[in-house]
Amino acid sequence: MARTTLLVFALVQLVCLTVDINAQSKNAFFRKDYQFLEATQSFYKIHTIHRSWRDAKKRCTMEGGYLFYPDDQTEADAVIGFWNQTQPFYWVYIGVSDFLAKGVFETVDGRPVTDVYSVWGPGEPNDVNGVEDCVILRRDGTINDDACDKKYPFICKKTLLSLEWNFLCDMPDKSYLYDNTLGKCYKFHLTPMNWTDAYSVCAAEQSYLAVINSQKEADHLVKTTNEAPRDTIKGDYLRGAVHLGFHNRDDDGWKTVRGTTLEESGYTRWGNQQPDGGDKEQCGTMFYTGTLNDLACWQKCFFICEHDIGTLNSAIDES
Ligand SMILES: [Ca+2]
Ligand SMILES: [Ca+2]
Ligand SMILES: [Ca+2]
Repeated sequence: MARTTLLVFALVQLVCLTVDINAQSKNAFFRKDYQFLEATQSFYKIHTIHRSWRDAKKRCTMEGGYLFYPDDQTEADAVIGFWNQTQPFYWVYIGVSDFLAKGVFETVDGRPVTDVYSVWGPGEPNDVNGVEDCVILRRDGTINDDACDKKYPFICKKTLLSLEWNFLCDMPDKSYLYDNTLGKCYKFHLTPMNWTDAYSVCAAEQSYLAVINSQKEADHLVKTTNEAPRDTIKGDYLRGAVHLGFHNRDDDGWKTVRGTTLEESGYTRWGNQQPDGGDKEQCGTMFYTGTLNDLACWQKCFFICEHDIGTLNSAIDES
């Protein structure tokens, strides 16, 4: 009897999974802030906040894509069309530069620019003042080398072909791990960052700096921390605590990044003598042992992002 039940359960799971896969590819969904273009079978997001070329490149990677450059004329036409319909900019950064070696223009994935779309404007590239190492695409379809530190809008891209799906977490990022007792997904980040950058990374991953809502969740985060290969990470950062989603940055008492007070969150076990930093320690962390600690926001630590399942307005909801 029990075996039959199990079999039926497994079958139902299999059917659900198959349906999910079909829905995913049929609806071509990556993230709700990315637009799918049929002509190129890829997703794009036009970033309106201007950034330096390196920050733009980093931002696209954080979102699971890469800094867009046109593969060919078809893609240049399709993307410029989308951009003209939606945004007023005259140019955007693209994923082409020669900052490794002057005059060797390559894409962010190491292809010579001559192998992709490379319609230079008249007289370009001209390396004005010897600092023009990053490439912009103008609205008229021509490209130009420009200074990498200038801040411009940019476009991130993800191809449908490269899209993977984390079905348990219902999100594209496969490095998030599902916990079935909590019904949540978490990612332990092994690149130490300050609290603000960590906050930003979690947000770019459609998640948030983890908030502990129960002893069970605290135990899980301790386990996650202990299982992460953190001792292999060299460099200058603070060991012993991980950034979490609570703070006192507006001097208004400890609050979670979900808008509740720490008391309302359901977990307030501070470490011994903590919080002890006053206005010098206004960001929230968890000691590796599971108790809470206030820390200076500029301190670099590991951090954990938490993802709520079913919040992405994904293709599965729309179908
Ligand atoms: Ca130039
Ligand atoms: Ca939580
Ligand atoms: Ca402290």
